[in-house]
Amino acid sequence: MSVVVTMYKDNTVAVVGLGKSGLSAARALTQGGADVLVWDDRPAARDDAQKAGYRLGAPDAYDWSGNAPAALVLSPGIPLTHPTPHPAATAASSHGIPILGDVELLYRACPRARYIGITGTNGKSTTTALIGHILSRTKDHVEIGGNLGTPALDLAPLEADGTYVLEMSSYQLDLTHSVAFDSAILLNVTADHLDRHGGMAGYIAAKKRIFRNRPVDAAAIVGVDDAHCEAVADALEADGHKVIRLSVMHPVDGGVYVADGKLIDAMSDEPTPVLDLKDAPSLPGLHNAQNIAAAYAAARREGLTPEEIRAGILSFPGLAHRLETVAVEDGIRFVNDSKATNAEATARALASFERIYWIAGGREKEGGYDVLRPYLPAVRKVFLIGEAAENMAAALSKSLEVEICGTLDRAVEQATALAMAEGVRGSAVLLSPACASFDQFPNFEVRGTAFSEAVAATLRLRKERRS
Ligand code: UMA
Repeated sequence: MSVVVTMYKDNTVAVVGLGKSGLSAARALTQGGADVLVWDDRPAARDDAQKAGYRLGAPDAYDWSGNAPAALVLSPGIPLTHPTPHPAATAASSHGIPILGDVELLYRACPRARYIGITGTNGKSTTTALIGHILSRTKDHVEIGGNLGTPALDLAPLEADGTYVLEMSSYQLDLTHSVAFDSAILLNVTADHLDRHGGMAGYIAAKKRIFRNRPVDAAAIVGVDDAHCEAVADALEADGHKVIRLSVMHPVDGGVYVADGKLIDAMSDEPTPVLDLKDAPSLPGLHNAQNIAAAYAAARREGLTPEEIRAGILSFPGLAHRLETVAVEDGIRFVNDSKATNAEATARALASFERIYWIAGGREKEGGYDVLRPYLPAVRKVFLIGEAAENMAAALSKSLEVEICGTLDRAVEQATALAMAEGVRGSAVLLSPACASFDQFPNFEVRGTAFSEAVAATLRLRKERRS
């Protein structure tokens, strides 16, 4: 059962944007008795909506000053203020009509549930999934969604005994006004989506919205390993908020941190080691240590014991296509990081392993590969595929042994053969393309699945040959 929004019963509501979240909002509002007018700037999306029984209404044809819609529900991908506001947003705000997103509607429909919100430039999907996984092991009513993929209003309706764990993008936070997150997490901030927020100050302001409206006993959980977030933590504390700091670089009083490869809980008593990070191979790398620290702090705030949280972290399978271990054979790990469609994401993957047989390439992105340079010493050899292969070879061959393989299947065969022949336990055969998938695959998910299948086939063939 999904959420039904009754607050606009018998009122007209405009829903602009008919992707996942817009269609979900249109459904929830219609079932709640609202008169829903839908619009999308893409004609095909309008046709589909009309076929599904929705009434089309172009925002420039609404009577914004007279018989105006009671609210405008905007999809997160539609510009609210920058680079240029969508005409529907301009019209609604100039006539004082509220502009909302789907998470706001969820909160208004299910105000008694607990809400955990997770934002940050990197790691928010993994942290959201990890918190959801840990809580689901001990609690009955836990729903996980938001930017992660399942639109907020497609989740099950929850009462006071339920918890929503929501990944919140900066776009969604801009459309969320009254949600009071019982635990709000800001992991990190680096420059991203700046065009949509008019610069870094606007981006940080959107992220900070996650801390609005919270009850006095709510926790602000903030990663303080970058200067932007440290300033946010200081400002919250100066305003009297309880802040739980996270760091993978240094001890933090009253927070959760990493020292000597161990997660340390200093939230209440003496700093206590609670987990050896080596024991959590599905969450490799320092960036995942920050995600683990955030999930630990949030789960402690939900009343779980360190032992329950530890068991949850250790049983977390990882997110599909994000440093996902798909096989381990003779101590060699096969890792699908197909989601890494740019060099920054691949840099994080290369930092996570000590000896890497690296498969990369696809459709090239702007920006080059310089950011990878510090991590190349861990790479034993790179196996290149797709359109970018020649350019990547030119950029990397001074520092690395390079082989152009063309297809993913061939790259998996070659990388596996070399990794197995060298036989160093703890090595990784890693797909982390640093490129888009569109030259050879419909999307990164299909590319990741093709990698897993190629690994399974290659390992099967090797076993057959051996026997
Ligand atoms: N559209 C217009 N006019 C415009 C722009 C878009 O009509 O000016 C229409 C498009 O034609 C399309 C629809 O709006 O039909 C798309 O809406 P959307 O971009 O908001 O996408 P949804 O399918 O609703 O997905 C959204 C999130 N997308 C974005 O924020 C861009 C999804 O996050 C999220 O999973 C989903 O809601 C469910 O909550 C994706 C994302 O890329 C993963 N997020 C960004 C990120 O993680 O960096 C923020």
